Amino acid sequence: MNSFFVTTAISYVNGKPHLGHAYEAIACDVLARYKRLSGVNTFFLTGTDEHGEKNERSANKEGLSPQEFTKINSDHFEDMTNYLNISNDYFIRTSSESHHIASKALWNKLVENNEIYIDKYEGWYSIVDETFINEDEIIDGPNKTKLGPSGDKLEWLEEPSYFFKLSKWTNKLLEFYKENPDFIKPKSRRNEVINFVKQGLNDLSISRQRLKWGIKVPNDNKHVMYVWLDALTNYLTAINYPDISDKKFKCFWPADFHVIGKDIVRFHAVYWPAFLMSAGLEPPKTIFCHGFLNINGSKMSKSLGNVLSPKDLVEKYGLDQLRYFLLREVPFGQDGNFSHTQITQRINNDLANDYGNLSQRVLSFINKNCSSQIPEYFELNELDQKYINKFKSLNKSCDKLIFDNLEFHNVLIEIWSCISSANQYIDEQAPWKLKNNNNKRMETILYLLACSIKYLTIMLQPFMPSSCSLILDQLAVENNNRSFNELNNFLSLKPGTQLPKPTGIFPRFTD
Ligand code: ME8
Repeated sequence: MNSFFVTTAISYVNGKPHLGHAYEAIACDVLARYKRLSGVNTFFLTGTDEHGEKNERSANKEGLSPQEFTKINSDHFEDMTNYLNISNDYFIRTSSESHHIASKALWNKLVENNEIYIDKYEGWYSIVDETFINEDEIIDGPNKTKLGPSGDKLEWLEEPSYFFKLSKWTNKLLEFYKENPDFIKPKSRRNEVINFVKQGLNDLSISRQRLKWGIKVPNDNKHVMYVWLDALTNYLTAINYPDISDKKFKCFWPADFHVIGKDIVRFHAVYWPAFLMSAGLEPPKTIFCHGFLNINGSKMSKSLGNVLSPKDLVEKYGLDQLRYFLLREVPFGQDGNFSHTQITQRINNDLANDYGNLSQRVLSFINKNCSSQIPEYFELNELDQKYINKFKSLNKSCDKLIFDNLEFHNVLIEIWSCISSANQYIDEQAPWKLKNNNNKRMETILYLLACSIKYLTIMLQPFMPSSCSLILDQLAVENNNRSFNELNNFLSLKPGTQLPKPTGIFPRFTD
């Protein structure tokens, strides 16, 4: 059986989750559910990134230990996986013992392979981004302060530090990118990374002396590891590294997708493959960078007070409505916008009018006119065959759209084009006109429509799992008949099956 390993970035636990975190988790959830429904052995990882100076300082400010502070916030993120119906197989915390063991093992491997040396670090450091800032990226702030690219105040750092020999990987990375065109997606990000690496890489400082809250460097307790080295290792910890002979590790490494935001591309597409190759491990297959979500056209930020809480949005609009909106509205990879007007339109037009109405009108009609049973079907005419053919290649074309370039919005557009065909078919065939004079034809039309709803709903399960499950219940589809296997036979509903009384699943949204 083939396998699939997908990860989100692990979130900083400096506060509660925001809409950007939810967006990434939902996208990965769709990928994982899609693969599981295709019968693929899937592992989906998410979690929290807990070390680093930012958290140590925030904990201090609140009079908490870093352990207490990070536990409280990590719980908020774990809670998000529940209220967003995220089907992760594992939730990693980088403060866990197994993660400390894995990170130390990776460090030791780098030492063993002569990839690390000790020296002195001097330079400008951004606490907000937990990264050193190159001279050419520094902005002059007021009163001779130095600011980083995100506008935060930089600090001068001067201390002994361990270094990773990143510079020697410059050409090997460029060769690697050339041989693996799918490693960084979308293409625009790939070009950005290649241009950056082409300028030549500097060795990377990978330890801190003044910081306590982190993973101790093996054999040198005065240092803790650079938080990014520790954080990236989470992808290995979750599949039982350092035991590379373990079944899980062998099955799932290299990961298929690390899905991340555009702000952390360099760490994933430059440092991470260099660390892995230095340790004799394969890099992941694809780093996919999505865009940022803005709110009513502005960047989400605490100072603007416009940070949206996914929990509030679920309460206001409904979970599956939010999941659908996020993946339908914004082409994954590009920046996008969240606004009340846009989500309301999607809920009312796409969900209530198109999909909800299709299933509600067909199921109610069957309920009233076919004794609540799946109708029989009789002779199929040319028009029926033409209609059925529209569904034939849907699963295959969606497969390609989703896994080549994570084109969630285009998958939904394809599915919606079949929903429109179904709505058009019912209008043209007008089964209500046949009630008294051609019962067989009426039943045939309703049977085909019920099969279409089953087909479309099976395909939509990864996007809107709870609502789809309710619609499949209304069609009395057994739980073990809900996988993508079912899509091979369009006419799979059994005539005569008793159906429960239908209820609407997608109400209109009104303020
Ligand atoms: O970067 N829209 O954590 P994080 C969309 N701990 N995505 C957004 C976003 C927005 N407005 N804001 C943030 C970290 N993200 C590190 C990762 S991985 C080994 C360590 C995305 O909590 C962001 O790009 O700041 C990242 O992929 C994820 O949310 C977590 O961000």
